[in-house]
Amino acid sequence: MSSLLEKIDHYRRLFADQVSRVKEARQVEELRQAFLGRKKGHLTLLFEEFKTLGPDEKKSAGRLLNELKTDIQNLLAELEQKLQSPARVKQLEDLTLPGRQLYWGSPHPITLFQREIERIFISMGFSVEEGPEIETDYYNFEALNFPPHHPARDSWDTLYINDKLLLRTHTSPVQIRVMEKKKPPIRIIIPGKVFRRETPDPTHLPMFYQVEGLVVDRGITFAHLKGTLEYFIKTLFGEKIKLRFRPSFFPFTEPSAEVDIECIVCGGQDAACRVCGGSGWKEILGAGMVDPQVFKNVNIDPEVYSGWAFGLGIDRTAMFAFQIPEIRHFYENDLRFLRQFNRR
Ligand code: FA5
Repeated sequence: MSSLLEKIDHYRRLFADQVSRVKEARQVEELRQAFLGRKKGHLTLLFEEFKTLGPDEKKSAGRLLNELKTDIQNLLAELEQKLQSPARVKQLEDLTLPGRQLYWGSPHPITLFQREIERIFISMGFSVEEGPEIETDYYNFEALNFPPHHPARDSWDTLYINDKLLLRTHTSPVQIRVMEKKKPPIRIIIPGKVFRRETPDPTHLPMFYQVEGLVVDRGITFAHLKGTLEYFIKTLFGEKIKLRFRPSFFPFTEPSAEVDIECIVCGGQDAACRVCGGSGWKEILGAGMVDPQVFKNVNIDPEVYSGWAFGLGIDRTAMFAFQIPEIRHFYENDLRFLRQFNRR
């Protein structure tokens, strides 16, 4: 008998404790089931036990048990009402209120721009390849004709993982990986992330995207390189875009060039322009004819085959295509900026 009284007392305290934690209507129902549920509710089981008692014992325990049941029922009903807040009830009633706006996610602007680039090259018969972001020194430098300690390595401020592994500084190592496996004719582009120890500014990032292009076949000339890149840039920016080829140096191409497009931020009118420095031009890619030594490194005969390659900064070019004067906006995750590219 004393054990049933103890149990009543225990469940009264348990209920008081649990009811104090309730925050939403769903929990009221859970509590009702736990205490008053038809088969396994705590109180239902106490009433079962109550039936086994003698008449005298039933008198005192019955009153306490019924009181507990009524208290629980009243408290739960009260709580249920309170949780239906006036604001919520009003909102349910007022059908003229505007609905809540839902935002759909969409691909990042750089992804959209990369797809656009891929679409143009695929339409010219190129296929898309990929390569690892963690590279060996051999693929990132040596096979591309940068001997160890060569000063040309200084232009790529490299993040090393250990003596042999590094974060690739450009997409050019994938040229080597592809040429080791496939023999000419080759006509590919290679988009992907690259990493450099750079201080961010309006046109530089320490992690950015490049797309590499590589064509290898018999009789390929610089004229093919020039024609393809001009067609590509005009398809992206429109016929009127001004571009120029400038002589340059890369250890893995000879001759080499860089391509600049007119600064669409200041058009060359602002001597203090933070994008072009007042020159009116901004570099978007490096390119050139594949160096014969690179062909030898992958067992392609440079007497038979020739080829060209380029490496374009996707983020840098996207800045110009979307007319954004600041490359860092792409990675600040400001939804007001990103939603402008939402195409749904
Ligand atoms: C290269 O990376 C060479 N691999 C390109 C190449 C490929 C030359 C094939 C010849 C043949 P460069 O370091 O100049 O070159 O980078 C190429 C492009 O990447 C630049 O024109 C620019 O558009 C972009 N870029 C370079 N550094 C950054 C940076 N820190 N942030 C954003 N974009 C960058």
